[in-house]
Order: sequence, then C-alpha cells, then structure tokens
Amino acid sequence: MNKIVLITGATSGIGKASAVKFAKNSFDVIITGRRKDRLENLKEELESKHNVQVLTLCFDIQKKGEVVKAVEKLDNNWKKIDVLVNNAGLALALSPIQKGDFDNWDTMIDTNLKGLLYMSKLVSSLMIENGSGHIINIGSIAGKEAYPNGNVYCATKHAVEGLTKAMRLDLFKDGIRVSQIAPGAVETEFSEVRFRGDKETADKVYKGYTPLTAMDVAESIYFVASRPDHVNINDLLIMPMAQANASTFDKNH
Ligand code: NDP
Ligand code: 8X3
Repeated sequence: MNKIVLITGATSGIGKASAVKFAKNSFDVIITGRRKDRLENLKEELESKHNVQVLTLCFDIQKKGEVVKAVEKLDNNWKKIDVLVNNAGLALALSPIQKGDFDNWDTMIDTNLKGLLYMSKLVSSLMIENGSGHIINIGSIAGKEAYPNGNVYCATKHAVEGLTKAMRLDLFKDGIRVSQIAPGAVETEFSEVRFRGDKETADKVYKGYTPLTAMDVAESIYFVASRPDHVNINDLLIMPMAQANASTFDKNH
C-alpha cells in the first residue's frame, strides 16, 4: 500500500511542486486549495503520469467549519495520513504598521496561523490513532527575521516557527515527527498574490538574481519526509545563493 501525504495549498507554487515530488515517489496524495479546477487538473496529471491515487479537497482553510468537514468526511483509507505538509499561506501588501490594513491582517493570520492550527489538530489526532506520522510546516526566513514593512506576515511565520517547536514537544512521545522548512525567496504566485495581481511589481521581486524554484523547496520537503523513522529534522532554512538574509540580496546578475 502506498503512503499518503496531505498537502495544503497544492494549486500553485511549493504545494503543487510537492504534490508532484511525492507522487513521483509513489505516495498517494491529498491535495487541497480553493481553486477546484486546478485541483482537478493536478489530480488528472498525477494519476495519469505516476499511477497513484489522488484525492482533492476544495475548501477555504480560514474557515474552521469547512476544514473540520473536509477532514471528518475522509474515508478510513484516506485517514491513514503519513505526512501532512502545512503549506497553504500568503502575504498581503507591504506596509508599515501604522498604515496596515485590518482585513489583510485578518486574512494572513486566519490562513497562515489559524488554518495551520486547524489542520494540525485534526490530522495529528488521526496520526496518533495510526501510531505514526510526520507534520511538516512551511515557515519562512520571515519567521526568523523581520524585514521592513513585513510586520504581520513576519509575525505569522514567527508563530509557525514557535508552533513547530511546541508541536514537536507535544507529539514526539506519540511517534509523530514535526519539522519546519523555512525558505527564502521562491518564485511562485506568492508575490502576485501579495501585490494583488500587479505582475510588474511582483516580477521585480525576482529580478537580478536566481531565486529558489518551487521544486527546490519540494525536494527539501521530500528529503525531510524520507529520513529514517529515528531521524527528525527539526528545522531547515533554505535560501537562494544570492540572498544572504531576509533583506540582503545580490541583485547584480
Ligand atoms: P502560491 O501563492 O504559489 O501558493 C499558495 C497556495 O496556498 C495556493 O495553493 C493557495 O491555493 C493556497 N491558499 C492560500 N490561501 C488559502 C486559503 N484561504 N485556503 C486554502 N488554500 C489557500 O505561494 P507559495 O507556493 O510561494 O506559498 C506556499 C507557502 O510557502 C506559504 O505558506 C508561503 O508563506 C510560504 N513561503 C513562500 C515563500 C516564497 O518566497 N514564495 C518563501 C517562504 C515561505 P488557493 O488560492 O487555490 O486556495
Ligand atoms: C516569503 C519570502 O522574504 O518575502 O516568506 O518573506 S519573504
């Protein structure tokens, strides 16, 4: 029987690349996100290319009721989740604290933090019943350092780092591994979302240097997930060569 990975936010970027990487390695995959058409297209692609089973769950991770319904309706086979990748997340705008937008703050906190919490509670309970599992949280360099105008996004990712440490303490005696992967700049739809579809501004974020690709991060996620059972990689910080810290880039290329 194949192992099962559940990846939140698999309609794009790191989550989608992770779904491909795990499917290539014969995992059955549960993919989630709000964009149903993308979920269905990815399911078709993975099932036809990799001979694995794919389940799509279309829900908004900010909405507790939707998350509970999606996990509770899994049938018994799909409940045997080996790996949960808590990836769904976003940043909205870049602005100093005094000019911040309350709605943007709510969306980032509800998605990056509360959504991750809902998933972790529900899936860790299933993993405890199964006697094993691995939760991999996607943090960020923004969870290790603040950068100008990044305030609330940085705070949510600092919280992901804190929660990763706390969940590790809560779950290690149940045989559940807990890890964080914290990437620097990755070229995905992240900046398009942050700048509300302003592609020109989004593109500038990745100009003049080589950012990470979604697959670079997916490879690291798979590496962390595929260590032997006695090994727990607690934290993995992965940066583009040309990004020395959260806000220092060599953009001369
Ligand atoms: P993308 O915008 O390409 O992908 C984000 C994914 O999150 C999409 O699949 C989106 O699905 C999903 N998502 C967002 N909001 C919700 C929601 N309310 N409910 C369900 N799913 C949601 O960005 P990335 O791949 O770059 O981002 C993935 C993770 O990586 C995020 O947590 C981000 O913070 C983190 N990260 C990104 C970095 C980067 O530079 N790109 C660097 C460090 C960390 P849909 O819209 O269909 O719901
Ligand atoms: C996403 C990367 O540097 O924009 O977490 O925060 S950054």
